[in-house]
Amino acid sequence: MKVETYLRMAKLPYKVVETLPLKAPKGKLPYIENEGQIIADSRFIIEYLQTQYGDTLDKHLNSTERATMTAMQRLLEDSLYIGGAMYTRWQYSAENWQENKKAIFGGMPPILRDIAAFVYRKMIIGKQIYGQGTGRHQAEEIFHLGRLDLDALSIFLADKPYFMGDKPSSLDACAFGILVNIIRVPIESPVKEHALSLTNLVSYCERMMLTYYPELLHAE
Ligand SMILES: N[C@@H](CCC(=O)N[C@@H](CS)C(=O)NCC(=O)O)C(=O)O
Repeated sequence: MKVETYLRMAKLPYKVVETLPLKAPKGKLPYIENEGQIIADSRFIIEYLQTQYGDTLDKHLNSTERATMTAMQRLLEDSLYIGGAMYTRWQYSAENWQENKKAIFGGMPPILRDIAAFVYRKMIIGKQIYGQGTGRHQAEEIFHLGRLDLDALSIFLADKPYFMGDKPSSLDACAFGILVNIIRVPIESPVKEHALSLTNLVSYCERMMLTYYPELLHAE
């Protein structure tokens, strides 16, 4: 969602191709293919697109603003994404896991789907969530950290239209990509409840949807 949002914001044409992380060069999605080149990881993809097609979104930002963007991006991707999205989808509750399983493995034939989902879930919970460290905390501790991340984002956004001010920047692709995946998905948790109570984050997601994904709003 982050890369797709960036592409829409920068008005670069693209085609989404469904694939599996197993086939990705670094074992994770997203990756892109462009003019015979393959680039993996959203951060490298955006850097590549900025170099290749010009940096239309961030060029007005000074070095202090860029430093803030880097820190915010790490908060979103290395902290909130793990506790607020991955943990709640893969580990926290049976209901959330069923939703996640349907969304990710729903297209596979029944028996294969159950085996793939079981194996994959074990790997994500053990190797990634536990391995990264988040999985060693109690649920309430994980949610406490998630709420602190959300509070920081809400206070930083304040009443600005975009995270870096009046104009959209690449940080918005990242922030929207993760926030909308907490706020507007059928995955229930205290992190989502807290996010829904931060009205500037909720209306930010509405505005971003309206501007960059109007077709999804109409489909709802
Ligand atoms: N740092 C990477 C993270 C990407 C990531 O976490 N991808 C997840 C899906 S959203 C994935 O492919 N997971 C599969 C796996 O770890 O096996 C990026 O920003 O592109």
